[in-house]
Amino acid sequence: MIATAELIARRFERFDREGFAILDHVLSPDQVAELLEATRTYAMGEHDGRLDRRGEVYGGRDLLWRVAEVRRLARSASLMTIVEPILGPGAFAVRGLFFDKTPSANWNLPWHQDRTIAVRRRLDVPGFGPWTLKGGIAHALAPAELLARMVTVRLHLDDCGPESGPMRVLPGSHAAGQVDPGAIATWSARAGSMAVDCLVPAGGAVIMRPLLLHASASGTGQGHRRVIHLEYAAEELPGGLEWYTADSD
Ligand SMILES: O=C(O)CCC(=O)C(=O)O
Repeated sequence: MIATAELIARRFERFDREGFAILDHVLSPDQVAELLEATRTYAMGEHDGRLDRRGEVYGGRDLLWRVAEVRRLARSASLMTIVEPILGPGAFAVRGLFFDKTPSANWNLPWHQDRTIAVRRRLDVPGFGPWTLKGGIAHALAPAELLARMVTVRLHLDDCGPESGPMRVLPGSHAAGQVDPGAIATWSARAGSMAVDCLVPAGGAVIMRPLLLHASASGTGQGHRRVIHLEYAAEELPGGLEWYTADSD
């Protein structure tokens, strides 16, 4: 029989190697129901963080700052049990996005890495930029060394099957650091044999490094594919930059 400590060590060794892991039971059915309600209210609201394409709202980028239930979830024991063994004690959520893929708000994304962070105010610190304003909040591309010390938890509120337009990942690609567009083409040429579709039941999660190359195909089914995407760090930013935070709690 394998000791629990050894099982945990093996799981994290694999996460380090592959840059992602799928966990089936992170949220209880009651938590899923509560979050479906909270995100329904959020998605109906008029706010600058809305993500829309051709008039169809498909999510939002200010979920963590707007929704108290999501801030509580981000700090909950069930999520910190996942995040702290990876980032160390004192890890905290820095941004939360909501995605809702449906037949009418559908999308596909090419292979990419998540390199954007949100900060309280723009300061021209080496390694950060180009800068953009999204919903009035300063965002910058962050250096790969910082992104390599972050982790993302993507919580699924619906069953995500092959027809749901699941996220696809290239295992191990996070270890390449920042990948320039030419190298992304090389990686994606290998994608056929290597890519893994992240099929996740409602209440499950994908844990991933932001630098892991990922993509997503359009959904072909009829339902929703709702995801709460939480990004965590365990350090303050250099050069006087500050993570953007909600003003309340
Ligand atoms: O949910 C998806 O379809 C993918 C989202 C994504 O690629 C991202 O968050 O960068």
